[in-house]
Amino acid sequence: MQDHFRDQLPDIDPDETSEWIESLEQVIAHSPSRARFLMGRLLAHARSRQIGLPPMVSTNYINTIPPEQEPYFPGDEEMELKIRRIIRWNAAAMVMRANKKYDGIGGHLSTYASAASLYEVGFNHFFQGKDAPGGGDQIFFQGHGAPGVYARAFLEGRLTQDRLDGFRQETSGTGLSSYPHPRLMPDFWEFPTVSMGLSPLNAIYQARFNKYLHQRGIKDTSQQRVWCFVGDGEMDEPESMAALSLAAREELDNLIFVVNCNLQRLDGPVRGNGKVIQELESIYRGAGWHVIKVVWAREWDDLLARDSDGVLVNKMNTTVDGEFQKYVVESGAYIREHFFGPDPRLKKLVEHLSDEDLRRLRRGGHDYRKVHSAFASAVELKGAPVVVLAKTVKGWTLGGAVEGRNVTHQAKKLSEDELKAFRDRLELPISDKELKDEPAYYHPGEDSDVVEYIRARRRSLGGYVPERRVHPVRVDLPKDDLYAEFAAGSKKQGVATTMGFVRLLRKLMRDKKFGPRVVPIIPDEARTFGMESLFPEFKIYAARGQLYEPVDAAHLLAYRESQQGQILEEGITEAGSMGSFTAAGTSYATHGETMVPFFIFYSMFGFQRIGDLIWSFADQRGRGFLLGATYGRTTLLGEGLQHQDGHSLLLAATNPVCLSYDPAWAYEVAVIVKEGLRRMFDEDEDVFYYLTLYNEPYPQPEMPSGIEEGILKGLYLYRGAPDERKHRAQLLGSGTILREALRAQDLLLEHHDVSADVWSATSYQQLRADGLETERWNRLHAEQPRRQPYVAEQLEGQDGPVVAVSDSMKAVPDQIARWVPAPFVPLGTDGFGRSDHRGALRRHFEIDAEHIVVATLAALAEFGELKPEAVTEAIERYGVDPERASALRCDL
Ligand SMILES: Cc1ncc(C[n+]2csc(CCOP(=O)(O)OP(=O)(O)O)c2C)c(N)n1
Ligand SMILES: [Mg+2]
Repeated sequence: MQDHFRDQLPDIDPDETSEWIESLEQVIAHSPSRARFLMGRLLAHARSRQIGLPPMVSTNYINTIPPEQEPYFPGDEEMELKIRRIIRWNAAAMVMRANKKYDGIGGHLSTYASAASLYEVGFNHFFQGKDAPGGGDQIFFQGHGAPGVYARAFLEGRLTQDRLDGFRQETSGTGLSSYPHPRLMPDFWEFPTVSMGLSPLNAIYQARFNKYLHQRGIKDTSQQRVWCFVGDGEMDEPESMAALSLAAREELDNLIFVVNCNLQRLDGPVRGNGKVIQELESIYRGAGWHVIKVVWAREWDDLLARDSDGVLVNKMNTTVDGEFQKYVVESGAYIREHFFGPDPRLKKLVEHLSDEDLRRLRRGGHDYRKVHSAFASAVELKGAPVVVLAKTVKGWTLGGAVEGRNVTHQAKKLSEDELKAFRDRLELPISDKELKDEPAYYHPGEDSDVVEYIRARRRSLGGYVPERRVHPVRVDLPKDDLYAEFAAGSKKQGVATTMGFVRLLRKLMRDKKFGPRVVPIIPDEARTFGMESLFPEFKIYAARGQLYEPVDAAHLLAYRESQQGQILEEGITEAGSMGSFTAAGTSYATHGETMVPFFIFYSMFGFQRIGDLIWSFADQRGRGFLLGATYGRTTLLGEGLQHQDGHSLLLAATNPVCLSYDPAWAYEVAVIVKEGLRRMFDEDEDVFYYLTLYNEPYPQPEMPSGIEEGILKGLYLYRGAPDERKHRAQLLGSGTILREALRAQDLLLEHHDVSADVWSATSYQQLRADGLETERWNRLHAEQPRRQPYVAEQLEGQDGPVVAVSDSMKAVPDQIARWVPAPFVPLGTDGFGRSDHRGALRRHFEIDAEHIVVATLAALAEFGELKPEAVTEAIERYGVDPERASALRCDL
């Protein structure tokens, strides 16, 4: 950097420059740490004088807040220590008791043990409950810390001992879930967090969405904060870092991250050869966050105050995390020799301390007051999000076999002796007998001062947390006539289902009452989907409005940003878009404000790229619509292997609360969206929808009457055979490929003496779900009359083989195979996509009308209805090469 400056800028006074450099050289020669100190002071001073230097991203390895700036501590420290100890005990007891009952059931002792003070400061002084003015805070708890949160709820009287004993035993219906799962404990957990990396991302978008709600005048969220507790190991997940700069750019001063830096992850140190806190400091500060480091407990204050020549700070700066970990498990004598020993000045600094005193020099995250002052400052800071980097020991207080050891993450048990030592350290009145087989819980009594104290604290902070509360404000769903135009069809005009959907979306957004509740979310793909017309009408949300005149200002479709904008144009981040989708789709619970998100994306970059975020959305009971646009291995022409999606429907089918559909016609899209709105926002079902959308334009037909139920159940007869012929067949088509089935219907009739019925298969997943349920009912009600799955009922009595064709892998229609009461032939797009035009691709994947004809004839021949020669004749007629490698094999 220096060299760069020297090259670029003329030095107008070289003598003065040399003097400065010489002075610095002298200081370095005398004391490098003093030189570092002076440079730090100079840079800080220069910045305060606004001379345009970039911020320094890293500071000394000491607390950001000096002791003299720590605020007054308003609590009863003794009482809060007592509370913390009881919670520590019960958290560990709960995990151990569960493992005693069912060996290997799991649970974690060490994560909460390291984070107890971080949480307790929050619970006693900062976390706002739902009854607080403004609606309270939103808190993302570290998944593996769940035992501590249950143990606190026990002390608060929210969970009974029986419930604690149900830890990780959920099938009975009253157990406690291993981690924060709103799906499983819908009154308790608000945010699912245990898939590492997702909560940091989701928390940022939650905070951003809170600002969006505020700006749009939907809810005053100005008093609400988002807290996100993260592990230092978890920060290695790419998603953890993914949105840090967005948080700063959007000035999310309603957001506080607390990174529990116990320097360990599951296998060992997070950065044995480096310093994770320093690394994170640079990253966060570089991204524009306020950073508060809590490295050392109060015992160090005196040593640092006497460190006049900076040797202690220097030692702190240069000691790697792996070494710090060693000091956790070693004796005071070892610490004296290895940390303080090498430098006589350091040794002298601690000569008044005993070995035991040295062992008791704690890390900052275990000093309740230091943590308190960090949080107190975090809630005051403005203009940017805040991260608190708190240094702790993993397994703190659990004893020498666990504390700071590499195996600590996996520890689930303590021996009887270890339990006794743990009890003694926590000074709890539990007898040896009560530890014998398994540790008893400790409760000081309903009337105890402890219980009274924590209840009073929570009362003054607006009630217990976490709590998930659902009192949504009802939305008025649009009237039926909004959908009428889609039932009318497009006459001769070519309209792709994507265009049909965008028309529908615009109509929904224009609906007076319902419109403002719609949250369209797009990751930089609006033009691809023909959505740019929404920009000027509904505007793109921008925290600072539009500070420039857009290049296309004169155009009708100008790129318009506004602080009240409704559209979330996320830029190229499907993961971030899922963050917004999650915040919006759960707003009915987290804010009591129903919002209806439509997240429209390049289908290929949906389920397979951000499937875990979608899974988490389901856990959080999110509601909304995922629109996989440009779906289809052959319909998205030209793009190739990495774009052409023929399998998201299969992936979507794995999610128990995702209803997935593959509509062929715009009216099907409209019927599905209408029903989705009804089920999610009228019936309050915690489900969500995935719809494929295609970009192939074709005339949209009028909606036949009486087929809504079929569309929603997944199958309906679209066009029966126009004429009676010798042979019969059933063709099932989905999405754009339904039109190939219709073409095959004509060819079969014209050339092959086959009358085929054509069905629109809108959802194999829904058909399968119904099939599985029916099958199960029959199994469990053996003496009752058999029930028929819907798909069997529909196809029963229809003659001929059933050929199912779509722009997806064959496994998608295969989902219904065993309930089809006739020979079943799935055709589909197994294999990598490739670039070509649609006709060539459909031929390649053998899903064009000609291949459907061949498949139908082959199935008829198989069952003796036709001679095999009829198949050969069709193969020749349509120029099919029977010896060509299949699309799947030719990828090998
Ligand atoms: C995406 C993901 N990968 C892996 C895991 C398994 N896992 C659970 S905890 C853990 C280590 C956590 O370390 P850290 O984030 O430092 O938390 P700590 O327990 O130390 O506070 C791992 C790897 C997970 N839960 N999620
Ligand atoms: Mg850790």
